[in-house]
Amino acid sequence: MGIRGPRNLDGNRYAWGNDLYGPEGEHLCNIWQGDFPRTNTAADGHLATAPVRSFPANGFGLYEVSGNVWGWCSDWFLPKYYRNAPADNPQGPTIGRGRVMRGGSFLCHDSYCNRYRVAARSSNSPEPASSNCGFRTVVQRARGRIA
Ligand SMILES: [Ca+2]
Repeated sequence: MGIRGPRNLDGNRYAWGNDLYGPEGEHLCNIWQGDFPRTNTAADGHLATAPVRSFPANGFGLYEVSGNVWGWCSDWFLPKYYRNAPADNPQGPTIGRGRVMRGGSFLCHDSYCNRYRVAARSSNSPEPASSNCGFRTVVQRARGRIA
């Protein structure tokens, strides 16, 4: 899978640009196709979760940023926080009722939640487990040499 999309996503609807589908009509993320919630045609090839790297990476080299499973974040969810937050690198609220979830999942459909958009977010408490919610891990390369 190649890398798709710009590295500057300001104002873009999705994590790879503004079009939900690629130039040949190809699917770029794992969401619901069909008549929600009755019939999922799995036109993108996946009825439930898809393996990592099933779709192209975005311009930052990130896979499955949208759709597949909600990305559970460490930020607390406080809906009004971003109205007055710093525009540059907001650190998130220090309190909240749940943790932020971003990116939507394989259960998202344009007619229902459309939360696979970059700007969308939701929340969930830390306790529940469901097949459409996950999280990312980050590995940071060490700088310098180990003595
Ligand atoms: Ca799907």
